[in-house]
Amino acid sequence: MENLTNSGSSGRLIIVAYRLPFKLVRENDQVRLFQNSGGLVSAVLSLVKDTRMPKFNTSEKIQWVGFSENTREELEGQSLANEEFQAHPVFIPEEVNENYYEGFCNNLIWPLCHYFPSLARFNDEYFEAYQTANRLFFEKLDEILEPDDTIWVQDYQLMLLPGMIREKYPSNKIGFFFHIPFPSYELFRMLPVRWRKALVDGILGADVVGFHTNDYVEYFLKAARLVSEYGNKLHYINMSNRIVKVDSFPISIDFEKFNAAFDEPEVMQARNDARQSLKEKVIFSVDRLDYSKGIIHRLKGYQRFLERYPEWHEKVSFVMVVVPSRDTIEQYQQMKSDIDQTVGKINADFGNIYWQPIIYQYRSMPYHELVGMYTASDVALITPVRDGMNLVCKEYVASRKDRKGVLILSEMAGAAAELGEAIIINPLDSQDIADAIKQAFEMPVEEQTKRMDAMRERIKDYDVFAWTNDFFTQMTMLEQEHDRLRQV
Ligand code: GDG
Repeated sequence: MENLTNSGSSGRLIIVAYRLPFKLVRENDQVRLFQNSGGLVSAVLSLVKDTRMPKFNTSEKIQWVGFSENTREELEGQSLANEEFQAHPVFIPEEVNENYYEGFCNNLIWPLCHYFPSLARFNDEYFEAYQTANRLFFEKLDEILEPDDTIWVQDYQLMLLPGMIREKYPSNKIGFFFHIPFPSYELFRMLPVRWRKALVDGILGADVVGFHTNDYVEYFLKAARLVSEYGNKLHYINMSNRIVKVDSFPISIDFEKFNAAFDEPEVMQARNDARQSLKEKVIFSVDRLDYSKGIIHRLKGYQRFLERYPEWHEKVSFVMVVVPSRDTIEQYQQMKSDIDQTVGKINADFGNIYWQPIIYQYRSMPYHELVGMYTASDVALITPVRDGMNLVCKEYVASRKDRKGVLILSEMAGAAAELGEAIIINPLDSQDIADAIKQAFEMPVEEQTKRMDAMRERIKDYDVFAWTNDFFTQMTMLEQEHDRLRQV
């Protein structure tokens, strides 16, 4: 890795996210670190590896503040760093974390932002715990922050944090990125007035606030106008003594990694194995267990396809992978059992001893198997009823080095704004899904390639490295914008 240590004028990069960049596992009095391979971790790494980027002080590791699942005692005296990251664990008492993470974050903000207001639970203890937990993140940050450091706060678990930092550190650069949909005002206004205002003001402690799509940006600007009466000029909010830039930065993936994976021996093996054991047409889907992902609607769409187009019976395998998530929550357990039943019914009604219409796994899969399935599939069926972005569809497209395959994508995914060459469907409309599957199966290879090429080009141009680059370029440019706007 090129050593980008510069003159020392720039400070360190500090990421604050609910999750740390690695899992800490205790083994015989030692704590071992297993780095996550998630999108955010590689995106952040690109910031120091990419020579086009604004330079941080890379003589120091990237500092990462995040919640620790281990207790303070368990981590006492342990080194919490690997080659790239220095972790700063935040300890949150269990009862606070329950009301904060399970409560405010996942029982209120998540359903509200994904347009499930009926699942939202409004509870004063939740908000108190949210404030307490954000304060604990701030206190940890406060222990390590230096004047030139740039802080990048991630997601809906930490909306109050930018405001807390700004209050004590008026001069540090702060970025904030929201990974889920920001809802329309009619949803947002369901929050009690004091909560709404605290959240908007908290977010606006940042210099640059990022969302995946222009719609989310518009909704947030409207919330800022109506909740806190902040006026905006296009994407700039004037906060009397400073300006906040609110813009869209559609998160992306490491295109080259997925593209190159096509030729990796393990992936090729997985692809061949899948092809051999499955029918002539293969549909694939993978997502975390969540009501926002539209899994039941997807199954209903596939059921309709089998009812209406019997000529495809015995010729199609739908491989559906659901990754366990939040399954200690009753609602998620109920959803899991609905999925199990629906899969069972479809297989029983349509299948026979030679053919199983759905091959279903409730378990995550290793990376090479995932890409093996992406590249073995004729169709990726991605039908969230709401999704901030959705990275699975981008990974599917990037891994299709053979330029074949058809993406069926919900119009409710943020990614639909960028991937117009997919077959775009309404996930609530079973007939729409059924017809899209038929259309995909009948699509000539030349057309598949034409659509794939256009989507691949776009993701290649705006990969995850471009995403981080874009965000931090905006952070750097904001100083100049400050000067310019003051003169307007
Ligand atoms: C949130 C927002 C937004 C999944 N199963 C396996 C596996 N995965 C990987 C995929 C992909 C990631 O997990 C899922 O990302 P998504 O973006 O689709 O969904 P969320 O987890 O809901 O993420 C979302 C995202 O944040 C980023 O801002 O796009 O809208 O909800 O990378 O590949 N990976 C492996 N095995 C699996 O079984 N190896």
